[in-house]
Amino acid sequence: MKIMKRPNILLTGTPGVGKTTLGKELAQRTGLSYVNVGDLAQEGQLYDGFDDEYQCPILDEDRVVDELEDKMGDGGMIVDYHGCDFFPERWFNIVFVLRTDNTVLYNRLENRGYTGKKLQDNIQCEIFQTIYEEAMEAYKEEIVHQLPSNDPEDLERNLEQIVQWIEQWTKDNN
Ligand code: DAT
Repeated sequence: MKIMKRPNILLTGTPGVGKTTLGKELAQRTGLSYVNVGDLAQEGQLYDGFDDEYQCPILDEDRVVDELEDKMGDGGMIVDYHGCDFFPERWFNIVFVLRTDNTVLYNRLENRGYTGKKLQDNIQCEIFQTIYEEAMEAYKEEIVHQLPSNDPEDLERNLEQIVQWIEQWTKDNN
């Protein structure tokens, strides 16, 4: 039996832009597998030290990569993380950077319980388009796409576009 080739997709962007919401729904609609790197690290305790400034554990990037390597080789993975420069470039067929307007993002992060420096730093991260620039450096520019992620209409449009892209990629590669 021939196994169908399927693409690997990276969803990245500042915390709160909607990666998890989009990724889970996309997995439901397409049958691809969704992986939240934050959750994966938490479950496997894939940490290397503790960040005193932000009061959070520091991701052990090498162990995360080791943990995911086999699955990525099989294809059909949707990976969600607020950073992107430590994954092997060869893993991903396409990279989406979700973008959210400052005021909208501010409210989402406040609702999530972020305050003070953590809130300010994440808003700054979005204003300076830090993750977009990280993605443009880490991957071929032509596979990096920005997606607006402000309201439910954006979400639906993004879902439809990515589902279409997956269908086309699957046709072209099988
Ligand atoms: P992330 O995974 O990037 O941290 P999330 O998916 O947890 O973000 O979303 C953060 C919050 O914003 C959550 O309450 C759901 C909401 N949200 C996400 N995408 C949205 C959209 N397109 N329109 C309105 N709300 C959205």
